Amino acid sequence: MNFVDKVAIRVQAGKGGDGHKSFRRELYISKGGPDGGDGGDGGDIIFEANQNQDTLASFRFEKDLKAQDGESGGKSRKHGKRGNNLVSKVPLGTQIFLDGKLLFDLTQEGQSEVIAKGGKGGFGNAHFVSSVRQAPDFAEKGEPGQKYEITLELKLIADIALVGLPNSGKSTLLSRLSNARPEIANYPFTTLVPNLGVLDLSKTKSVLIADIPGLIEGASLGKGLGHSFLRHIERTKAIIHLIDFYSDKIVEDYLIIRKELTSYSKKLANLPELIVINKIDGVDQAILDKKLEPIKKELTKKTKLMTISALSGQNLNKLKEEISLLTVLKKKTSKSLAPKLPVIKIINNPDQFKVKKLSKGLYLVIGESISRFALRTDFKNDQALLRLKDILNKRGIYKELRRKGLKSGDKVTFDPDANQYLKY
Ligand SMILES: Nc1nc2c(ncn2[C@@H]2O[C@H](COP(=O)(O)OP(=O)(O)OP(=O)(O)O)[C@@H](O)[C@H]2O)c(=O)[nH]1
Ligand SMILES: [Mg+2]
Repeated sequence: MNFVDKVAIRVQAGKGGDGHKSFRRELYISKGGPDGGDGGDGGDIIFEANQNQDTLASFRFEKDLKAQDGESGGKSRKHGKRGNNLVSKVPLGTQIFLDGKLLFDLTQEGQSEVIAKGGKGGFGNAHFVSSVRQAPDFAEKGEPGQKYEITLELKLIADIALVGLPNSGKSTLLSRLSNARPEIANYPFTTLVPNLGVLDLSKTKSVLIADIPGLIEGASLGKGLGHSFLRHIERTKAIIHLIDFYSDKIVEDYLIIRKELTSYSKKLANLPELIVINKIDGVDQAILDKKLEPIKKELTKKTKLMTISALSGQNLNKLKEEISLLTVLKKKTSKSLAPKLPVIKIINNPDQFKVKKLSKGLYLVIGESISRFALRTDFKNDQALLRLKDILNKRGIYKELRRKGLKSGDKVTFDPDANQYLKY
């Protein structure tokens, strides 16, 4: 099956290049001025919504996305090259989740979002020259790129969804209304994944129609193909509910599908709905009227009923008019029905920090900004360590550490696994 609408993948942005440590060579001077260049930033992982893509299938074989690392800085203040971004095209309607929380919702064509940011390149030693530090003998290391395990979930953004029992003629109708050529056959569950097609209503208006695989009683309990495809109806403007005229229990057929929609979500149940009785080709009008009597009693004020033949094309122009009305209608109701999904940002103050005593004489400092400084620090270089100590002082972190009991000779770490310590 080529249609995939949910995948878990790992993304890793590029590491920042290390800053370079070097000194200008000058005639008669053993050590000239510092001239080590900065490292380049690592590349980002970017997702871009593209409407020509309609499945997440490519991610089944590509579960690890990695952007390029930045290059290290060089002598003579040479900047390292920035790592290339990795831009990955995803279908319109792709949602990106981290730990179950929605991070991004790609609902606009061409919308692109940075999913993982590349690490900043480290400063070379030329950067650290100051009035008090004439010959800095250290450079920063590049920061690691952001790394996440995310889940991608596709929720198609179609205007109209065709729903109904298997074999009711949904795919036939889609093939008549749009450019799509889905498989059609006289047995249930011909359609195994949603099909999409574009219906041109006028020069300026077109409508995206999704043919949803057939539903049966108990779909919400996993019967048949189950109800997982219903997620693709959530964002449609309206439902066309197709019913086979030749069924001898039209009302029951109708109620079965209504029940499945309702048990999936209230939102689906409340979408504008058009009931369409299909396969009326060659049927006598009197017979037709008689057969439709019972279902007319089921109609609420909101639902409309019409009859068509997807095969012969009968009443399809009328159906197109109804579709036009349904999709305009949505413009007014869409705001209340489908509020723009909020994009959750991980909010925190980067300068915040926490201090913890891990064991006797060992303390842990965590905080976005300070951890980043620590990551860029070359712990084997005394001058680099001095700079880190300076930052701890200026930010009041030493003060907090002392409050927690830090004494001379104790060790401070920024990552218990890194095996790198700052001695107080
Ligand atoms: N006579 C007649 N037959 C039709 C009409 N529409 C569809 N059919 C036939 O009904 C059968 C099922 O059509 P499909 O379009 O595959 O039905 P479906 O609803 O997509 O079925 P699933 O994909 O299995 O859910 C096919 O044999 C079609 O030729 C119609 O208007 N009149
Ligand atoms: Mg079908």
